[in-house]
Amino acid sequence: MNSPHPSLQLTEEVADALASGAPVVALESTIISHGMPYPRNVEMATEVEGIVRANGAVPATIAVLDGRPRIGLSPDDLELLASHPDVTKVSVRDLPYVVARGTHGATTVAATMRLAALAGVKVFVTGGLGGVHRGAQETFDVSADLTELGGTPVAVVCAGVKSILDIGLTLETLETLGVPVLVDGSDEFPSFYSRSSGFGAPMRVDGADEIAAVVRAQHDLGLKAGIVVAHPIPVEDEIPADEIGAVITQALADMDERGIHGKDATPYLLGRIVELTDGASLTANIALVRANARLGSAIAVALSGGR
Ligand code: PSU
Ligand code: MN
Repeated sequence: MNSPHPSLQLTEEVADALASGAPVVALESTIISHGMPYPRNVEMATEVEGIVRANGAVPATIAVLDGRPRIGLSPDDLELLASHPDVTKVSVRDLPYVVARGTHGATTVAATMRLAALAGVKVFVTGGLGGVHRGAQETFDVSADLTELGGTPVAVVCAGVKSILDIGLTLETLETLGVPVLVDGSDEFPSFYSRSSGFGAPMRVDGADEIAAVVRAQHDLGLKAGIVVAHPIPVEDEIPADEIGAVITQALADMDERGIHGKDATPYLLGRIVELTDGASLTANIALVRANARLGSAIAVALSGGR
C-alpha cells in the first residue's frame, strides 16, 4: 500500500480505508500523554477507538513514535504514549525536531490536524481545543491550534473551549482566521465541562448530515481553513459553569504562583483541575470525548456517502 506521504507510517487498516474512501476518524495523543493521568488515559484512548469502530469508521490515533509520524496505532503504542516518561508534547513547530531526533511525541490538536491532512483524513475528534489564553494581551500565549485551524482543512469535533482560556478572544481569532465555528444542537457555544459559556453559537447545525454538508461546501469552494465542530457535553455529564469556574480560577492562580507558562501551561491546568475536583473533571472529560467520538464517526460516515 502506498503511503499518501513518504514521511508518514499508516497502519494497513487506515491505509485500506483511505484508499477505498471508507470513513476514517483521526484522534490526538496529547490528550493521552499530557491531558489525563495513567491508567484512565489509555483506557479512554482504547475505548474511544472502539466507539469509532462501533459507529462504522476506522480510528486513526496520531503520534510520533521513534521519530516516525504514525497514523493509526497498536494497543502497545497507546500504552507507551500513556505511560512512557519521555513523550514530548508536540505542536506543529516541534514536529521536525522530534522526527530528526527519533524521539516520541504526543501530538496536539495543531500537529494532529497537520498530520491528518497529510494523510488525507478529514475528520478529527478530540476533547478541547487550545486557544487564546487569559492575559494573552501581555503574554502573547495563543495556541498554535488556532493558526492551524486557519490553514488546514480538517473538521475538529470538540466540546468547545475551556474557560482556562479567554473564550471571547478565541472566538474572535477564529473569525479573523476564516474558520467556520459550528455548534451542534445548541444556540450557545459550549465551554467543555459546561454546555453554556455566555457566548452564542456562531453557526448552529443539527446533526451529522448538516455538518457533513458544511464540510463538503467548504471543500467545494476550495477554502483551506479547518472547521470547528463544537459539540456540547451531554446534559447528564455537565459540571455547572459556576462550580467549575471557581476551580479554574484557583488553578490559574496556582499556575501563576508557580511561574508555569508556555507549552506547560495547558497540561498543568488540566492536571490541577483534576486534583481540585477529586477526579470529577476527569469523568466529565472522558464522557464528552465519548460523545464526540460518536458524532465524529457519524460525520465521517456521512462524508463517505453513508456507507
Ligand atoms: N484542552 C483540553 N484538553 C487537552 C488540550 C487542550 O481541554 O488535552 C491539549 C490539546 O492537545 C491541545 C493542546 O491541542 O492541549 C493545546 O496546548 P497549547 O495551549 O500549549 O497549544
Ligand atoms: Mn501556548
